[in-house]
Amino acid sequence: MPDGTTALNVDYDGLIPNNVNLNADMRVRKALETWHPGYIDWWRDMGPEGFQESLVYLRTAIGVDPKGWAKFDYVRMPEYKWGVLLAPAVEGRTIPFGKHKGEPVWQEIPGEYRAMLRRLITIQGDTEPASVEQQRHLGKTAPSLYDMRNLFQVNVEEGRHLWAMVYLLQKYFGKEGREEADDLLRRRSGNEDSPRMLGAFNEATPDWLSFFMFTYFTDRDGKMQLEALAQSGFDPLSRTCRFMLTEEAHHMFVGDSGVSRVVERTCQAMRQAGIADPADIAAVRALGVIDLPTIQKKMNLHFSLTLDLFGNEISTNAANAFTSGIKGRYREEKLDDDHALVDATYPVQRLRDGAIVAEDVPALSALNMRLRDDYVGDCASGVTRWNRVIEKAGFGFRLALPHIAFNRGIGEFKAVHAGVDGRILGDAEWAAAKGGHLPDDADAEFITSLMVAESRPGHYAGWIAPPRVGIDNKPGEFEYVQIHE
Ligand code: BYC
Repeated sequence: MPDGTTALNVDYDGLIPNNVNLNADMRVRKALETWHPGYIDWWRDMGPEGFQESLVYLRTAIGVDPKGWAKFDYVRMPEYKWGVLLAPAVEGRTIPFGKHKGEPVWQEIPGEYRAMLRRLITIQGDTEPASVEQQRHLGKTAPSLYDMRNLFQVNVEEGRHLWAMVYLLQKYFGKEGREEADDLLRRRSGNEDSPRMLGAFNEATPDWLSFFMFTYFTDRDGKMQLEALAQSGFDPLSRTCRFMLTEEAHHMFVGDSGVSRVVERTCQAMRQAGIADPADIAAVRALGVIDLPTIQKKMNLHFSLTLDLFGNEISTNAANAFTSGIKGRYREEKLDDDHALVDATYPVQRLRDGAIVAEDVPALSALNMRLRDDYVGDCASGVTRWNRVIEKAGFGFRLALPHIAFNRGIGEFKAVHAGVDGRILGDAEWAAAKGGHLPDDADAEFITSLMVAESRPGHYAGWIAPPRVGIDNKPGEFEYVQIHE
């Protein structure tokens, strides 16, 4: 092929669609087939509640060619073809960073990096089923069949991403990998005894605004982490992540357009009712739409929870993963430096004598923060788009990302209370400010009161605007989910 890649055919006939030639690898095929029933049981127990028999208009990956990798059709979710798909190998690919830079990529795992890789792949794998568990109740309150279908699309693809990580664990990590794969089905989001590994994946996703915020902010962490792992010198991981990123784009679209539609509907309702002040929360809520200050609070919550997923300010784990050639930086190939960073420094926001200051630290130990900075930049674009909707409607209100020190549970800022502007607050000040910046019980109750299912084709709940275009160019009245229950 002209871009130097080799396309691989997808075997779509067996139990597990794949382009990794499972038929020639009986050991891994057997391991995956043994794992499969447990996965289906998990899906039935922990997947979308109440819609397992519904016919959902879903896209299924049937290839890895960027121009035509998916087909759309009605599917019952438990019958979705969860496959193992890797992006095409890039011929002659070399390790792009770290101390092995320039060496040919690994097709097998070097013994000394086994534990590190297993940990990263397991953490990545753990987030995928966790998000399905977090979202399992949402189908019942979907604001439209279009949104319901998007939720289920995201869910089945997170399921496929779990398969992607389980394949790597079972193929490359033997018995330990099989045990990790089983544990991925054993842990449960929010469970006290057996929680998911990372904090944000044990939080509830109680309503659709949370879902949109989650897919905008937390799936975007997924994008950043997958981009960093796609740089890996361990080529099967790189290829796996590259294909996952193709699917991930839709998840963030769901979040971006979802929040935008909520903002649009709120502005429209305010205008129609002649409300000039977006902060007149009672008046706005009386219209059955979500007021902009509450949207801001939800944003503050999901952004801050997601920042925790980048780990600590100073991380030897991150330094080791980079130096070993296991986990790179966002868009490593576009960065103009030595890709080894041995003598480089990077400015990191730190807590020093009760104040937040930028401090130059060794770039290797700051890699989590560098990825987080790239993430914050990436988040900002959606906020600009949402603000354009508000501006166009003629309101002075603007949404804004809170300061990185706000509401943190991991890293240095965990030790302090900071306002959305980054000012360090005393306990009493924080207690007074908190309710203005994070959703409280009354906000939750109000939003929950709006979460009433709308399941007539082409109809939308009153708190959200319809999308501009349908999925797969379908018309407005299209029945994206045939519920049958
Ligand atoms: N919660 O050295 P540090 C996605 C632990 S989302 C709990 O800074 P490191 C998706 C850390 O494990 C992307 N513990 O950590 C989105 C370490 O513990 P040990 C998921 C935490 O390793 C939506 C210790 O603190 N993928 O795909 O440099 C829907 C020291 O910390 C947390 C990945 O994350 C936390 N938040 O960085 C569906 C990629 N943060 O080992 C899917 C793989 C830190 O000392 N993971 N700790 O006991 C990684 O690259 C890294 O593990 C992390 C942490 C970036 C998460």
